[in-house]
Amino acid sequence: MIVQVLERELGSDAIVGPGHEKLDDYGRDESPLPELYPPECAVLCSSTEEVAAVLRICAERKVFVTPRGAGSGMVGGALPVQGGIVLSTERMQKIKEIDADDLICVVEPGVVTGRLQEAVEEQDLFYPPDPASLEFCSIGGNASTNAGGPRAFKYGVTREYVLGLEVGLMGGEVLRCGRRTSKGVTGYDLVAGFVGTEGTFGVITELTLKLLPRPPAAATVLGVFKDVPAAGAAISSLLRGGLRPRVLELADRASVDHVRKKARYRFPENAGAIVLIEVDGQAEEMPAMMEKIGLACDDLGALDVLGATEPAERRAVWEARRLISPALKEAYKIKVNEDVCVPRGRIVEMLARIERVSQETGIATAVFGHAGDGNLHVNLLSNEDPQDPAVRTKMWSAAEQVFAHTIELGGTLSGEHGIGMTKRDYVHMEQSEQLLQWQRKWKAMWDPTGLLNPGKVIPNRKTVCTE
Ligand code: 2HG
Ligand code: ZN
Repeated sequence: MIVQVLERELGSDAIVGPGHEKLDDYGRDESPLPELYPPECAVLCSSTEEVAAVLRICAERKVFVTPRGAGSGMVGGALPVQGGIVLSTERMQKIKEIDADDLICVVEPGVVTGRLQEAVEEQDLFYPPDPASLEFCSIGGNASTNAGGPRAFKYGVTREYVLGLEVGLMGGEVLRCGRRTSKGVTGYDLVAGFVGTEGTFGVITELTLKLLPRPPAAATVLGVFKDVPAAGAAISSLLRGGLRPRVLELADRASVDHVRKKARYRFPENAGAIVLIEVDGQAEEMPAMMEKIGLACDDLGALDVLGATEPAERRAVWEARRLISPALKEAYKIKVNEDVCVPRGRIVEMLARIERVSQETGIATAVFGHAGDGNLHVNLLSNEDPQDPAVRTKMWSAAEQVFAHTIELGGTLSGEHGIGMTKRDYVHMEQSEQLLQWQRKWKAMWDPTGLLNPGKVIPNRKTVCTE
């Protein structure tokens, strides 16, 4: 049995096997799936050599391997949906190097993103990608999903920061690709090819990441508006006025109503949307930038504007935004959280269409997210029984309507969470069969027998939507 073979190779300390109280943890993640997918065992690798050994053994014995970072993914990407083993990189937590002259760091995949940010900031450096889960997600998972976050508006997503990778391939080969210079065009860009493939091409065992000098100061402003169109007008006016915020977030009335009682800030009674704007730069630039944002919000009828420059005050301003997702999770048994992305100019229309889907299906929604990137977290919410197939069909057919509107407006199914298994059956709504076929060929090049993270990202040929 595979469990015993892996135990002999890596030692029993590395195996979470049958009967172990923690095994079920490797069968779930942060996705809205009610089922548990326990693997035959989880292998907690501590080095590249161990990852390679597991990939060799599993290839020889034709065992499915599902790579896993911190399990914070929201689309079931790390779930062993076809059985086999989970290969976890959670023990690979070394920050091997931080080089302030080269502006890079070299890290193992299990390093928690927030910890890396703190470590580089101690040296006045900056690693911008800031997924909401940064306190527990891992950098390897971020690269595998090409994670975004609020600061992506100014600084871009994870892909922009991955310069080099070491990857374990199915069969046990270890490949190093990329570089440690910020520029470099030698050969094909395999690094970009691995980032965002959700562990279906290989298992990342080391990353060389680009860093920036740390911006000396930042300021955060919360603008409260009567509705989404008013908030949308403020966003357009700020951007047309030449401002380049690092964060530009939006939340609708339902999101505000869910955090009203929890946040320290007292929202105006008629608050129907909030915009959170953060700028960074030299300390002396902050007051003028805050004033510019405040005036733009006032001119467009803001009900209230709150600004902060000190870290503790800024955290308080952020609180309302950060509380939305946990508050929704607490209030509803089902929270299908999509992360569609539409062209920026279509955000207000997209929100109106989501409202129509909600009215027609009777499903409550709350929408918030990264307005600067057009990336909206459309949450479909219900307190019905998550196990009831009729309820699931209803929820996912509402999600399908949201996807259809997204595509009609020129958008894409996922802006940052990935496709995993939850959205796989909808990819054909966006991509042609021809495009899918080329992606299947690409996957087959790295993993000809289809053993690595099966059932994810690219639908099988002629898959019909069954959810
Ligand atoms: C965020 O930006 C997360 O807060 C989404 O990416 C969380 O949809 C959610 O609940
Ligand atoms: Zn997000």
